[in-house]
Amino acid sequence: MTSLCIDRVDLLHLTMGLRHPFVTSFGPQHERDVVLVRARADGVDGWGELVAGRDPAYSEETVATALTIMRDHLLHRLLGRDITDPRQVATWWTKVRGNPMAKAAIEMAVWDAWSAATGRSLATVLGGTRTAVPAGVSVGIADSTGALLDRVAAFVEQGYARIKLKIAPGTDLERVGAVRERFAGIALMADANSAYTLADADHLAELDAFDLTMIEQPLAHDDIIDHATLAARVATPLCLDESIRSTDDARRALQIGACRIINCKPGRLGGLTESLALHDWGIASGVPLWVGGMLESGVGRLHNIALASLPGFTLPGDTSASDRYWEADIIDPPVTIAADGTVAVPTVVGIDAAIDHERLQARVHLTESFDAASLAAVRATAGDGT
Ligand code: OSB
Ligand code: MG
Repeated sequence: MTSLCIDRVDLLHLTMGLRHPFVTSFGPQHERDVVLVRARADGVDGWGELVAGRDPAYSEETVATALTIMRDHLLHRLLGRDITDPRQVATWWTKVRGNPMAKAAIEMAVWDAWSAATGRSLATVLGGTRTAVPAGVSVGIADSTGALLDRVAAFVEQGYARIKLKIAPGTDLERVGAVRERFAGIALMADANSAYTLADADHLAELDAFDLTMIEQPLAHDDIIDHATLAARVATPLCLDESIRSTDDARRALQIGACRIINCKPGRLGGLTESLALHDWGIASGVPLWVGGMLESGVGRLHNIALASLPGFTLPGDTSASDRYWEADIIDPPVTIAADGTVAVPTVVGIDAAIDHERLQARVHLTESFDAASLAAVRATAGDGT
């Protein structure tokens, strides 16, 4: 039996400018403050990525709050402990409520270290069964309908298997209608990021005319009840993103008819272990799932693609190519999209071997390091003594 002990964790801070501003109903985003987690163990390095934003817009977590939670509540419960299964890690944090993105960033680094230590790709370790996965792309709100049509045309040309349009009240029907009219046969969906209320039900039902595969998170970020009411008033399947933070949330949402499809994001769920639980539940419950994205760098992207290779992720995810986001990704080779609209599932053993370390190091503006000794004071003052 393999066992692994993380004896040091480094947090690498960098800022990555997006090639194009990403505009959602929250507003425009020009760059990401990325924190990478490097978990060092017995000669292997595992990598994870914090997907929290600078602002508490998508969820209440931010880069700053996640760093605080990692430093003061998560790392001392991990460092120096024997790991015989990466699934143990989440159980050491059960007394830390919420903060799933902080947990996921570290837990995913442990999964990657486990993959490296056991000499198997992350996809293999997670139980992936495919060598390539269909890739979708999430297209931000454009300045004009013409600009949107040009952007979508470029993505369709590149072969993306599904186009997701960010929508907001005001421009939604015209924009979605124009894209559907121009690209009659494509798999098309819309993501509202909670831009609507139940008072918009009749308006949202007008989207039924455009043959969308789903409408993602139309109502409040923390709601399932109103979504269930809405689901009875629109024909298009609803997909939940923000509202689903655990497999239990998914079970409850399905039970009341709040959604028919779920977007699985390891950051939102607290890591890969809970993502695997959601995956298994999705298969058992007949709920189609797909792997979402949070504008990840290559590190988070390789995790997401490995996860998407599992059989329960039956719909194309937001696992797009590196060049959809970055001029130069921090992995080499970058993720690319094949002519058939798929991205290859990485076979690399350990994400460390995929990182362009020179390019990464040139962008890092701060590195924080933690080991069991440096966290002794944190451990001593932990409320529960652990
Ligand atoms: O709602 O799925 C979302 C990006 C950041 C935060 C939330 C979301 C998104 C995306 C982009 O839609 C997905 C991606 O391409 O990474
Ligand atoms: Mg979404």
